[in-house]
Amino acid sequence: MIKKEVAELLVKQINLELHSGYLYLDFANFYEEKNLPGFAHWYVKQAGEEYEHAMKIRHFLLECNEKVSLSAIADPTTKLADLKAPLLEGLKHEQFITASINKILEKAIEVKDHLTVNFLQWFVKEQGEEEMNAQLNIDKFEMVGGSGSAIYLLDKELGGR
Ligand code: OFO
Repeated sequence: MIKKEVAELLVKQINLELHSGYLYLDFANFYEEKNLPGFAHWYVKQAGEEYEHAMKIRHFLLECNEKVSLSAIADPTTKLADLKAPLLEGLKHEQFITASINKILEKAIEVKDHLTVNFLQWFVKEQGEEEMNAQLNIDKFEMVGGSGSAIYLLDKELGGR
């Protein structure tokens, strides 16, 4: 059995994961409009991963006999000023999600919910990777600068994800 207060936080985390996917789909739509299908593809893939994260938590809660109730997903639309904006927003968002996972982990440790502590290890590692990937996208974008032909090549690379 897991602790009630931890289960409540995990239910909220399902919503945040689905919102992450929604946000990344919005980024993908933005890049589609800019005729950058590779950038768009990268974020569609990321949106799919976020859905998987939500399902992973849902499955864990159900296995633990906890009720999973879904709530409205927040509007993902943000003002994206230029081609770099989604990359920066993406990193900021992953840092926010990492903080949220850490908060649940800290609560689980505090109430001695070892099952959840163990379950969350996968998410701790995953968040580390996602922050690293988000930063890598920013670094690559900065490396190519505003050059059209380099952005075209970067788009090809991201499309291979
Ligand atoms: Fe679910 O890892 Fe990104 O947000």
